[in-house]
Amino acid sequence: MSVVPYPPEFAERYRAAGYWRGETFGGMLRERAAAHGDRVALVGGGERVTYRELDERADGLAAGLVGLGIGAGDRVVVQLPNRISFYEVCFALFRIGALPVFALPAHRSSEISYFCEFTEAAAYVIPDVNDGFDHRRIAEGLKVPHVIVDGDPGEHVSLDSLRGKPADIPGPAPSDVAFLQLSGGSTGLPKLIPRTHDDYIYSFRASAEICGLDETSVYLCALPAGHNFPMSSPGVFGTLYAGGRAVLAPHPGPDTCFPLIEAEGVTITGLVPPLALLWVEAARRTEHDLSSLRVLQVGGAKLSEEAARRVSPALGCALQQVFGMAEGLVNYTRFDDPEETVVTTQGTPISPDDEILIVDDSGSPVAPGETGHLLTRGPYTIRGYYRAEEHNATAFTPDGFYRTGDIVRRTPTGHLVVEGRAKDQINRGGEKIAAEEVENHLLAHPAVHDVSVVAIPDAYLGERSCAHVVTRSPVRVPELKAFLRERGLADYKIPDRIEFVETLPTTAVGKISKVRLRER
Ligand code: OOB
Repeated sequence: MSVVPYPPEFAERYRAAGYWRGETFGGMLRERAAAHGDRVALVGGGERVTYRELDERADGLAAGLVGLGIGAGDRVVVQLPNRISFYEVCFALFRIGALPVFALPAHRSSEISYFCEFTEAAAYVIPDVNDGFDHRRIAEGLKVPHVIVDGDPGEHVSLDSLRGKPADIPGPAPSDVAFLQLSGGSTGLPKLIPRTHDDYIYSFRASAEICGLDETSVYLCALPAGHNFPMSSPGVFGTLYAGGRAVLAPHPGPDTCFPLIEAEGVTITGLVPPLALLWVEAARRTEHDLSSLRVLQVGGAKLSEEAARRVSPALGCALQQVFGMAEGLVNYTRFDDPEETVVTTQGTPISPDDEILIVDDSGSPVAPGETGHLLTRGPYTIRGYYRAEEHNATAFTPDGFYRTGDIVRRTPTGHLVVEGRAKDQINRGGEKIAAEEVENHLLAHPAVHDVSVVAIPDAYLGERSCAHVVTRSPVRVPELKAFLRERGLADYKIPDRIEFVETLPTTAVGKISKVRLRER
């Protein structure tokens, strides 16, 4: 089975409770276009697109993609930066019932070829050149029927050539999978997360409500558009649901974003902690008027209490902590939470039906207030990864709870506090690195005998990665880094530090002890 469905009794419950309302992405855009067609939906690259235009472009592109042979259920790897075309392509695929697979702009041939092969993708959609990198280079030697380029296509298909006349396309059902998101990952190969129209639309509709979005809201998409946070918490989709306007920033730094905030009257945006700190510093000296900004959301990695306290005074807006995961569960501090709660916790879940379990190593619930493993189940949390039967057996409990790999505790008010992580992952300022994935790449080098990759604390990013390498023949650090780059690994996964060691510490049963390595 490639997708684990919600058990029928749960699906019924979620519908009865009004969470799943039978909406689809395609239908949602159509409704918004009918309700306020002339309002601006998206702003990016100097262009403004109304709801009606977005709706029409999605239809035209859907027809063109169908003409290319892309049909319902087909997977399409989408690696576009924060541009209007990202959403045109998304909605076109949603209309067809084809599934975008959201790659990040930083991914390179190692990740992309895996996504294409694993999902048996029908197409790969890219910009020509972005941030100085020519994405058509990844397309060379890629086993995928169609490469679609937004820009100069070279030998490939130009996105613009697919903009046709709208055709009658049946479209997906609300319970169908809408797209595949990437997991942060803790295993050798990234896992893919199937999200349905029903469950995902609920998550961003409810998020938009929690964040008070309406037609006057202006959301700035500063983080990569394909990531769950700027996509749906409440992100661009939540903003479109509310009839607001989304502004797409090509870069998340203050130099790019502050002028956009001023020019567009941005009211809300979301950042990872290191960027939030950069903004806090830059706000002291900026000449830009940031007074329209009402909320700065921070999530993706732990925001320290000290950092949290600096946000509101520096930016003159409310702080909202967001603790979420592409697998589902998202927590927010609320605007009526006391200031102490906002700076010391990661919030409470979106839904009254988000079930939270905090358990010890043997799986028994811990006493209230104690720290333990976070397990969760609910109306927008997946029941299994895509095509991953074996991994699902351990990543989920037999009764369908997702093991998040996060170590948390719950305060008496029900707020969650993230205290650590049990999964073998490095959270590099919000960018997730599966240690095993990097270890496997290093092990492929002939000079490497054994390796272990762990997180090391970092004042700016929270964590950086460090590889401890046992060699069988002499090799130098730059050589190993170049080797990883040649293998097409995304840059953020290249270890920040590589240490050569004689042996790796082991546990009592002879496994490599990452705890002891981290202590080193
Ligand atoms: C978000 O999603 P992912 O899938 O990239 O990463 C999820 C993991 C969580 O399991 C947790 O380990 C960490 O990222 N995390 C946080 C956090 N927010 C995420 N750890 C501590 N404090 C936080 N506030 O990162 C994501 C998805 C939707 C909304 C926001 C973030």
